[in-house]
Amino acid sequence: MSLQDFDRYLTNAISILKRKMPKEVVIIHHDDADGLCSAAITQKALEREGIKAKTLCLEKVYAEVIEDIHSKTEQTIFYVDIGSSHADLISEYNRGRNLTIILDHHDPKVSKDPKVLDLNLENFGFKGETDFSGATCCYLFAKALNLENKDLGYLALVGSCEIPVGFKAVNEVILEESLKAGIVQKKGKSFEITRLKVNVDSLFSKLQILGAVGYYENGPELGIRVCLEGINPEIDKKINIMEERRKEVNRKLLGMLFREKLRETEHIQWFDAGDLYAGMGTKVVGQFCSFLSYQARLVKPNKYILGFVNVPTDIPKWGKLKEKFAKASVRVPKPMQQSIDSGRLPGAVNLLEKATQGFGMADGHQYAANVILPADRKMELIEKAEDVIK
Ligand SMILES: [Mn+2]
Repeated sequence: MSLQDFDRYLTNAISILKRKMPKEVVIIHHDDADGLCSAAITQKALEREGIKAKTLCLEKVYAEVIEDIHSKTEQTIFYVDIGSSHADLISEYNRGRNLTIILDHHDPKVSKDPKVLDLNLENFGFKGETDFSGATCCYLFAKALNLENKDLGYLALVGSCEIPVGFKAVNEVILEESLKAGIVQKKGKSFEITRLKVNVDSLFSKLQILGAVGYYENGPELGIRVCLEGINPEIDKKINIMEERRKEVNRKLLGMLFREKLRETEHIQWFDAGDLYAGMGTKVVGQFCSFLSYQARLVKPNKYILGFVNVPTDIPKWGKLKEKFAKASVRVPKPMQQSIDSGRLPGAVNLLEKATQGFGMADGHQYAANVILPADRKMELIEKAEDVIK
């Protein structure tokens, strides 16, 4: 499995798309900076082919939403920076109805529907944790669709800022070709996007806020526009207000935890933020848990940190979920990470997967993970997680 195999698979997917030549497609994308960059690249590239692309931003692959979208026929659906981890579910709901193209870097499941094509580079020997992002995958698709799309290379780099090891493997090649073409230029320790006059990492941080904090106030759509047109003072002000609001709730929650302490079981320390973050995307609770993991005065170094938050039932641009959900985010304090590496303790994502088997949808990695579960089963999660650890 190599880049050549990927290219062949990609060329095949594009010829299927071109044979179909839809007038309109749907792009389902993730809510973080990588997800917004992925949507922007894909939308622009399709637009250049005369294909209109509507976007739908999802924080999670909700079965109810996927079932609804795939129940219709004759559509073309893209999943970008989301979808691979649920390719099995997507193909089950699709039942051969719609051409579905997944451009993602999360751990892939196998699609059983030949109409659901997963172009995740993990299927071709690369690692989604280090070598490429969702936006990288979208950029390779865009470039194969039309070489003109090389000017979007900067967005692959912006999206890839979520990868902590820097621009490696596929990303290193994209950086080099974008530098050579003058799409980006070296500026201090960072790279400036020549056309938009903004640094790659600075655009990344702003998009993270727009997508996550601004999820319920059109942040994702605004973010896609920012990807293609850059920042202006008005949007910048909006972003600052969003960030201030989030920090304010963080301070409030932190104060509460200092007064009331986290609840504890043998291996878990946890809290419930309830509706404190109402109006913001649920990603913010994960960011808060990360921050918490460094607060030595507040958290124990030898217990998983778990934070609950209620999930609003609204999915912007789709409708209302029937069921009430909560989200749980887990972070592993640094001193515990070695025990996970050595296999003495389960990794965060394994823990959540096992503890919510049959009722939760878990995603993530060894030290950071989250799960969506029915709101009335929070305690069951804690109890079952303890069983799993024991
Ligand atoms: Mn991503």
